Amino acid sequence: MKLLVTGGAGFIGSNFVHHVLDTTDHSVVVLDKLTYAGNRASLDGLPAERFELVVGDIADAALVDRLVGDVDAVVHYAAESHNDNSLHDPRPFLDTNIIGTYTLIEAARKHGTRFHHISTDEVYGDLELDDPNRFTEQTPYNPSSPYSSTKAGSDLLVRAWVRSFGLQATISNCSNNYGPYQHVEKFIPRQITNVLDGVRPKLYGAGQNVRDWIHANDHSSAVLTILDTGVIGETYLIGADGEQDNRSVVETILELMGQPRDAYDHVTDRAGHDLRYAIDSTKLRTELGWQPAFRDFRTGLEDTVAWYRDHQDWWRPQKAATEARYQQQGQA
Ligand code: NAD
Ligand code: TDX
Repeated sequence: MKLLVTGGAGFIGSNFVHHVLDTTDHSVVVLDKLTYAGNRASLDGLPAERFELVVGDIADAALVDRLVGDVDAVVHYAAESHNDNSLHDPRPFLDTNIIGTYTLIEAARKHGTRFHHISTDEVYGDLELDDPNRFTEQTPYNPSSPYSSTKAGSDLLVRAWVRSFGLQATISNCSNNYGPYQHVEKFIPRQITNVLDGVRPKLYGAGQNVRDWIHANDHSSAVLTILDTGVIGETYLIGADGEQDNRSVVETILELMGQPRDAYDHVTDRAGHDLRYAIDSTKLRTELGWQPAFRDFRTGLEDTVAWYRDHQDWWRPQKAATEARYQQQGQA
């Protein structure tokens, strides 16, 4: 198979491209605009005969039409992905997440191309800390931020294109990913690279917010499973039973890095900050037989700390500008 992977120079997209080239015979064309979040270096060392990077915008209809017409399937990761940025400047989120997705599904419909849409559990809003229920495929949409509302909008576009136009699409909504190649603006890499720089980690508010962590490799294996055996028109939730509150994550990072567990600062909370996400991935596990490989969060985090310690050339060019942005926003 030849795959078009949008956003393949970003965090999860690049992990997926490495996973596909390592574990299958597929070839991959990446379409990526190389925004501040995209990094060519995340795709270094891939086999040239099976891999190509096209730098361009998913909202460029002529380019998208040409690329979609030349592949067997599209896996759509490209997005503006950071909640904090969406609170300060929502417009790029509408352009990429809504118009970009629209542009891709129009091309996929025209060419009859298989389409897999990558989305997030944030479309479901948040849960109380003591809610015994987790998100399922039946949970009503209730997004909180400009980011999550544009992701919800893009999911609904894909669903409508399936029903009205017979688009050959599946959708997955995954929980918070961690692992290599994640931009230093995000929670876990921000704290690891702060500690490496001798700066105290920054916890929003009291840090009681819960995220359901999954290793990016497990997200990739789940997407490949859905691409191979998922039922057209269906949505699958992806999660690995990894709930942790933010305070515990910061304390574990500090401990793994040889620092006192309380050596962090509380900073201004995020506006509208979702309290808790939690995924019930029973459907994916029972209907498609998927299982996560990374079951121990602490070990996965230890590997991630080691990766950032060993790849300073990869993240250092972004660090100062990212922290300057947090400084402006009062979260430094
Ligand atoms: P990221 O910000 O690291 O990467 C996004 C990539 O998309 C970048 O390479 C960027 O250059 C590219 N891009 C942005 N706008 C583009 C455009 N208009 N045209 C072409 N390329 C463009 O994001 P990520 O964390 O890797 O997330 C990837 C996808 O996974 C997103 O759709 C996101 O909603 C979803 N997701 C992320 C998480 C998570 O924990 N990070 C969890 C669930 C779902
Ligand atoms: O410095 C920080 N301190 C802090 O306490 C940062 C950057 C974040 N946080 C908190 C906010 C969240 O509760 O940590 C948690 C995780 O924050 P992010 O890494 O920004 O992730 P989140 O907002 O949960 O969204 C992520 O998971 C779902 C991705 O960025 C989204 O793209 C994905 O859809």
